[in-house]
Amino acid sequence: METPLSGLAAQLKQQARNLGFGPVGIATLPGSPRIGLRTAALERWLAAGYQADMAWMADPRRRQAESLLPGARSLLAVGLNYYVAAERQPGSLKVARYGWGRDYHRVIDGRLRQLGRWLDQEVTGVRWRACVDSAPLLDKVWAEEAGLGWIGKNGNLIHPRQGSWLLLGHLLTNLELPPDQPAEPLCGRCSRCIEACPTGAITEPFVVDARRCIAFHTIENRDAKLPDAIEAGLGTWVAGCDICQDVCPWNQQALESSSEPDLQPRDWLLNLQADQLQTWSEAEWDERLRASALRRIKPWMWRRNAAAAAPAQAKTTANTKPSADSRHQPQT
Ligand code: B12
Ligand code: SF4
Ligand code: SF4
Repeated sequence: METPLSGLAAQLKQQARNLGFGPVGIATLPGSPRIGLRTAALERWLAAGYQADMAWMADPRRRQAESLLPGARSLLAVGLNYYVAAERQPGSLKVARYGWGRDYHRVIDGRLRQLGRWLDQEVTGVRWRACVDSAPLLDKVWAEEAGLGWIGKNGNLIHPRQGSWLLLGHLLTNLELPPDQPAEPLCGRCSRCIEACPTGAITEPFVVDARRCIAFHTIENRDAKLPDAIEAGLGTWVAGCDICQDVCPWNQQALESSSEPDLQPRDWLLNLQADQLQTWSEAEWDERLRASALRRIKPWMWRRNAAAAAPAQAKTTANTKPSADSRHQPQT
């Protein structure tokens, strides 16, 4: 027999899809034994120092989702497809896809609040809280629990048809909504991401050491100089890194390209030169990165990252230019 809240859960998920989310799913709190296992993995990660200087990762509330909303009984997990079938110009410095469009924190948070207000109209006295990234919640773990996808060996949540280009958000509520089934893990024997990571940051399947991760260093590291080992593996990445996702077979199937205006790349991001970034003024940075998640990377960090990536860019540019011989080949 249907529980009284199953109708509401179905409507809530439909409302979420209408707002552009998908996949969507529900998990009950405090969650299955899987949540306990993943929380223990967080403890091991912290004990190993893999959080680098992100001290906020140790916030005890991250171990207990109920602490984020008194009386929380379930959550709606949502994915936002941020895959856009656009190409970077040959020789461009690389900005990771999550930063191409409008700041996803704002986009997802705004839509989750709309969902919360919809719940307010449906159920008297309901309580809810929207969480996106910066809230101390294990986003991927709860999305996995709610059936959105599995956590891959590259540490990203993967959906069997949408790949891993999904940004995640959650709406916690005091309603006891009926849960969905967790997704099946489908990495199998593959280990492409581990082999492809140029800095060896995936120390073992599912475990990313931020101290060795290009994404951490280009976005979060506030030191004047990047570590030598990171500079050596950086290639042309200046904001985040997508290598362990680019190589994933689940991202190499025909993926749906998002047509949402909020997610479309700003043109200049796809054609970015090191010398351009070196001369960026504060005003230009402010203007170009209005409402962008990339504002976390301050102007001096862009300069630092660009200087470190310049040698690799010079090599790519040399390789993409026609060679002296081919330039003089007669046209056939
Ligand atoms: C800290 C953080 C980072 C750090 C550390 C990365 C990391 N893997 O932890 C840095 C700055 C490096 C980073 C980079 C990126 N991030 Co980030 N990040 C976060 C944040 C804030 C916390 C993640 C976390 O809890 N880490 C702690 C460690 C312990 O967790 P973990 O590595 O995820 O490990 C878990 C699993 O591996 C699992 N696990 C452990 N053992 C085992 C064993 C088995 C068998 C299984 C199945 C699972 C499993 O349990 C662990 C504990 O939960 C989340 C937002 C959030 N609130 O959750 C976003 C988040 C994970 N990041 C996100 C993104 C997009 C990225 C980048 C792709 C951005 C980029 N292109 O540069 C990269 C990807 C790097 C990578 N390969 O992981 C998205 C991921 C979306 C998705 N589809 O998965 C999130 C969820 C933000 C969001 N709300 O959308 N990130
Ligand atoms: S984001 Fe880049 S550096 Fe970090 S684990 Fe993935 S491939 Fe390695
Ligand atoms: S590259 Fe292979 S091992 Fe890594 S996440 Fe994708 S399927 Fe899993």
